[in-house]
Amino acid sequence: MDIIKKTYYDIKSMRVRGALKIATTAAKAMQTFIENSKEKNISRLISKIKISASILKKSRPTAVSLPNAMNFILYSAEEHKNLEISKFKKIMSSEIQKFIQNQENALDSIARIGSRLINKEDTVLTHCNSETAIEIIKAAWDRTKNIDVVCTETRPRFQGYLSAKEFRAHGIPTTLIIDSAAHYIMKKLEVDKVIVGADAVCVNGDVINKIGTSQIAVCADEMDIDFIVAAESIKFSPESIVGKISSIEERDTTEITKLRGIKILNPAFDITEAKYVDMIITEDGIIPPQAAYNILKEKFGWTLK
Ligand code: RUB
Repeated sequence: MDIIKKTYYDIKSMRVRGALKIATTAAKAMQTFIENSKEKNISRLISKIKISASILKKSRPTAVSLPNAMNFILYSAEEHKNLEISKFKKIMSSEIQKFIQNQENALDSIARIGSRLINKEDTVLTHCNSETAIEIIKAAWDRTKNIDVVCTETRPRFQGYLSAKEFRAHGIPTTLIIDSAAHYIMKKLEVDKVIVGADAVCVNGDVINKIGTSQIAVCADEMDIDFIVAAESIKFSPESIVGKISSIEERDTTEITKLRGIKILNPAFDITEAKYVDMIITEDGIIPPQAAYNILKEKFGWTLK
């Protein structure tokens, strides 16, 4: 199977998951595809790049990091289309490498910036399995050696177990709860902060993340607990400027139950309104959700031209 199809299935089947990993894995596949291409004609190669990007974009519908990564590659291909083909391939490969490296650097910066928000003896709740939120919490542990973490199990795919295992491996005291215990446990354990990742940040500051995120945000608001979103700028949605919101993935209902004769809904993500988000940690610093447009203008000016 070629690299594009293989990566498409890896993402679709959730062997590769989480918005950042989806974007960098798809970018890596594009890089390998370009490097290995035997195509001698640049326009034909660019057409194949376009087809590959559109296949990968369809692998999962919600994380905007994926179309953002693919659009960056398409833009770069357009920019260099007048080069001799071997030079084109070399430049494309190095541009994609830089893109992947930038995402890794962004993750490190967010971990560093975000960890400073967590104090000694804080109890932090996280939902699902966000690499970005987890890196913040691990960095806070490395500094304080004295925090507690609560993970929601995150039905129906149970990504919370991945988070709990990762915290356990890092030596962080971790409590696992069922999703519906969030409100009760936030009160009982006196949770200080909620930190979650994002699949998309919209221009108005609304955040799309794993199903269940928005109800935790409402609980946090009621209890005056900081609700913090950790999101690399690649997760900000340029399309939201013109009113397009990425579609909320509806997954196979057999993930929930095989019961028949009733309607079953299995949305994988939800939208947390900006009014419930206290801050968003990006690689460039901490912003209020209302400042999402500034990030979009700075980072995605090229897509809007
Ligand atoms: C994962 C999820 C994560 C975001 C951010 O959902 O909702 O919170 O993707 O993750 P799924 P990261 O398991 O359905 O992909 O910070 O790792 O990019």
